[in-house]
Amino acid sequence: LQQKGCVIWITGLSGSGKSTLACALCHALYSKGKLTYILDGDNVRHGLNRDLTFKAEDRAENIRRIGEVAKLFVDAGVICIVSVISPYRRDRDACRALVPDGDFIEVFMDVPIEICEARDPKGLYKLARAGKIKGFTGIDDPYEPPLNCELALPPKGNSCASPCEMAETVISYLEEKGYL
Ligand code: GGZ
Repeated sequence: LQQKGCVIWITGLSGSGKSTLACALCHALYSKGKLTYILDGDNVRHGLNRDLTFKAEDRAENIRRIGEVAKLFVDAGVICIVSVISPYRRDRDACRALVPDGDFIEVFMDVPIEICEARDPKGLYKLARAGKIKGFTGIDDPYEPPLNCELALPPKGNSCASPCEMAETVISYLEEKGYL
């Protein structure tokens, strides 16, 4: 197997484009013949993590389990793309510590909440503003942006980069670091 595994950990607010980037990246890597797997918060919460809520300790457990699963993929030589809000820096750093140095690539979807809220693809911000969802990230629950992420997207100076362009930025990073 000519492939080295790694974790591409995409963090950011709801509506910031994490799942869309994960999908674009998966397609781009597939066309290069690379084996990938996407762990998406919203999906994993329907199965493996269906016992967990959105209170802080459950979010921490959600992230811990996803980090452990991502580590298994790295062991198997798979490029594991994780798209979860993962609002707490401590929880993300704990996942980083699970894999060998360099194998955890943290990608911050640096999109202002005003834009995420204007997109509101599932109407969740509206519900949160109306008080119908309590503890919604960015509204009445915290989001701690990364201090030392490997990549922040969209790139500075190109705030309207498309998902494909952003996927290419990640691909370039992977090439530079010898993962592709
Ligand atoms: C944040 C919530 C909440 C609350 C439901 N806070 O954008 P989405 O809808 O499709 O994805 C979000 C998903 C977040 O799950 P994660 O596992 O990524 O979160 S965390 O990393 O914080 O554990 C959102 C939806 O679930 N959602 N309630 N209160 N997002």
